[in-house]
Amino acid sequence: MAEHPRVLLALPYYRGTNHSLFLGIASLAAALKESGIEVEVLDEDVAVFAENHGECSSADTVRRVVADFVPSLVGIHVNTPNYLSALHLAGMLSDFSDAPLVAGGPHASAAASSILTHHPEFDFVLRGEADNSLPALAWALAGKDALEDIPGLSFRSGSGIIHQKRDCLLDLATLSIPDRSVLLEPTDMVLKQYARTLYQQNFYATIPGFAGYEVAGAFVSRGCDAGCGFCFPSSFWAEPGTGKPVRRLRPVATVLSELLEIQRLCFGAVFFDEPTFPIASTPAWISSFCSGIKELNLVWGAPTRLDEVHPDLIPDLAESGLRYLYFGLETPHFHILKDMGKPADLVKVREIMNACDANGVNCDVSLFFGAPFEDDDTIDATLEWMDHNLPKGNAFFSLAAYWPETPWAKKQGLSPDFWEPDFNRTEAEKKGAIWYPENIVSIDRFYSNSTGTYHPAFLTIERALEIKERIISSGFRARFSRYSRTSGERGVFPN
Ligand code: B12
Ligand code: SF4
Repeated sequence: MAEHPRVLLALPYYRGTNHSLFLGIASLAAALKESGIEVEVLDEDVAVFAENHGECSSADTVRRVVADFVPSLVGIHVNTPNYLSALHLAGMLSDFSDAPLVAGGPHASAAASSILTHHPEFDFVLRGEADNSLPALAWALAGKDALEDIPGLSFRSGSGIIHQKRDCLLDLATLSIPDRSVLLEPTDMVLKQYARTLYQQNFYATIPGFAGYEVAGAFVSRGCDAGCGFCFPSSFWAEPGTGKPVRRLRPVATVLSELLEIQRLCFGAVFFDEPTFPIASTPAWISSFCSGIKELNLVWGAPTRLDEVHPDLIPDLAESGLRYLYFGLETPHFHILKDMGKPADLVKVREIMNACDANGVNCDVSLFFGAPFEDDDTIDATLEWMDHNLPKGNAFFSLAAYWPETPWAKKQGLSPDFWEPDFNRTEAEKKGAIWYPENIVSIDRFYSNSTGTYHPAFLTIERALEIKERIISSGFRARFSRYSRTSGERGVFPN
């Protein structure tokens, strides 16, 4: 009989900033446990946070957790900005343990070939959602199932790299509730002491309308059916066979049971951090959700899409506890929006803002600078548009970036190999993209998703800093400002 597998799920260091409970990891933990597998989570950010508070070095914590748990399989979450740290952590983990190493998550799914070609410490990559495939891999390695039966598995073989076909997308009604306890209460006493404090040092805590609450992240859907050219989530969660962008919803009853669990964990606010929170397109779903969450007395917020909001819907949403909403406008220029495949009605933007204002809901638009077809004139015009249309500073910013395997990156000819640490960056420059190194703190602190990846060549670092100065002097706030904004005031910026 196969021995029960033991899976260690590891999260790489991300400079200790912008951290919260990784619900992908919590979802995997729930699925693994249901399949009879023991699970431990090692969050390197928490280990570094503990080190900064006088505990042993984070490397010692990694060594101790591995030695205490003795995993039969180690999994690492790899996203594009944390790729370098993920490689570093993979090196440490393979020094401390003989267990096979599997990479998963957004970057691993987009760049499986690059990872297996260039990084021998990884044995496998599991592409896409891994709620079923990770337990299957753990059991296969314990001798119960065959590797060939595992959908989405990539591995080396004599003849090169094999990429097994991904499964259809999961029916979200079958998903178990993410197991937050593996993150909030890890077995390791040092990690346990610091985890919850670090998880609250996140932009969720700065969300207008959430002051005074401990905020939990959650999600009610996976994917988005809009398919904007720059968007990673829409391609990541697309249908594996056809590449068609889709959004799947969780049943309201399951979401509400999870919210009860969140309440039991003493959180008073919930931010549904997902691509597009469903509202106007799913009237029955949203009405049942609003009645349910109102009973629970939780305040909540979410990102959504302009076409999902309608001013008439705001009063009911506010009554159910909605305190914060944002949607991606990206830019007020129609020719740039057209190229992104993202239409927008600017009159509706104002109407939504007014309806939110009247109902005590804080509403922001998310904008970014530097998209193809952007130039000095469009940037000036955007700042002017903001001054006229967002007088209370209801906006935050990022810089346009290329993510691997998105329509933008493919159009530009940036294959996943371009994100390898020793890749010759001048090749990217020839293709009209430039690389912002990991450590450009002055930019990273003001914009989301900006460092450790490629940007359109128009956005030199100097140019990005110049745009930042103009935004700051106009009084707008950064995406992940460490300071919250009180209603009606423009942002306060860290130095
Ligand atoms: C919530 C969220 C956050 C939260 C929580 C982090 C998290 N990843 O959970 C916070 C606010 C902290 C955050 C921060 C950041 N985020 Co974020 N975030 C999201 C968001 C909106 C939802 C993530 C989520 O919960 N999805 C639902 C769960 C179920 O999916 P999942 O995490 O992908 O996990 C599934 C699979 O990926 C896979 N899987 C995941 N991990 C592993 C590990 C193994 C071993 C295996 C086998 C499989 C596997 O199985 C899971 C279950 O099916 C996504 C967009 C999206 N919708 O995916 C962006 C997203 C993941 N974030 C992104 C980025 C860039 C960031 C930041 C760098 C932003 C910044 N500049 O600070 C930081 C990085 C933080 C860090 N420490 O690494 C990008 C990543 C793009 C890329 N190509 O890698 C995304 C895709 C959004 C985007 N802009 O495109 N984020
Ligand atoms: S609407 Fe938002 S989540 Fe959906 S594809 Fe566009 S950018 Fe991505």
